[in-house]
Amino acid sequence: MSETLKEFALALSKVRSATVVAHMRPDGDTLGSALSLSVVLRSLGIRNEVVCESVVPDTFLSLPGAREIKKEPTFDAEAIVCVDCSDENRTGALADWLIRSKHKKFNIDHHVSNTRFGDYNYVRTCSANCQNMAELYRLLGAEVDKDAANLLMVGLLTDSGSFTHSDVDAETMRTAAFLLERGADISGLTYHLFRRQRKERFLLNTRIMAKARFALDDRLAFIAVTQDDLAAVGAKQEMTEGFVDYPLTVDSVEVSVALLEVKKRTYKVSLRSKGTVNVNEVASCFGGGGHVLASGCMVFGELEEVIDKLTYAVSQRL
Ligand SMILES: [Mn+2]
Repeated sequence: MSETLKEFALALSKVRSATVVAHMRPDGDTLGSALSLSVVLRSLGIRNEVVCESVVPDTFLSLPGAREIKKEPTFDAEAIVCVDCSDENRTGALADWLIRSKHKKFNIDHHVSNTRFGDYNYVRTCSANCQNMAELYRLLGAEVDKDAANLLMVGLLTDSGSFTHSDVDAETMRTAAFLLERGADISGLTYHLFRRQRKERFLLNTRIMAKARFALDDRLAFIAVTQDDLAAVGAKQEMTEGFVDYPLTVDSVEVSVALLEVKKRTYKVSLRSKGTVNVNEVASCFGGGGHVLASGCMVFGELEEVIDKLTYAVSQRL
């Protein structure tokens, strides 16, 4: 078993074909890692394909190679390269195949929890696994073209919260600088990944925020999306993703609650906190859960009752 990137790169450069594996419910980092590796391996004359058990989210479908991603391997390659996967189970439905395979396994990742399941492992904790990939391409002596640079930048932007997370360091920025020099388009990618939205979502957002309510001296905010709201602008439930974070931008607000009416008297509740209130405890009161700063639960009843119950639960912790 090898642990250095140099040995990893040397062994990988010798294979003639590879299956590149992205993790289940793929994010920008695993896709940026896998798709850029595919470009680089091809440039080195190594036949390869990218596999991922899950559907690729729409946002990422326009990335180079994204539409060619397979659900499972279509040929028996000499090596398997897992990217951004802390263990075999992160590959979802591909885990059995991966565990049973006798082929050389390469594991390149940035999670502390990585189990070193490969024959060749390179695990370095950093903001995004795409940083490790950039380093790998340097050791492989491969050229990073504009497509690969953009793909790696997708991983950096998504995993680092656009360079705002606490694990962003000088090394992250050096990788970003390297990618910018090779044509990565930060502003274009940022618009594509985080800003653009359907007109229906925009209209739903303005409608919902205009009806936002505040309680407990403006320390608690509620937004509610009913089936009537969705119908009024022709929006879908999934479009409410991210709405709950917006009221937290109000200085006085400590807890933001979004209520989504999934059917009459049934609300899917999302809670966000700035830290003073543990919203995992609030959600637990209603049989839900999650994390200190982000949790969810289902609450039943008429809208006003639901708001009253939640206001009480939050008031006990504020
Ligand atoms: Mn990652």
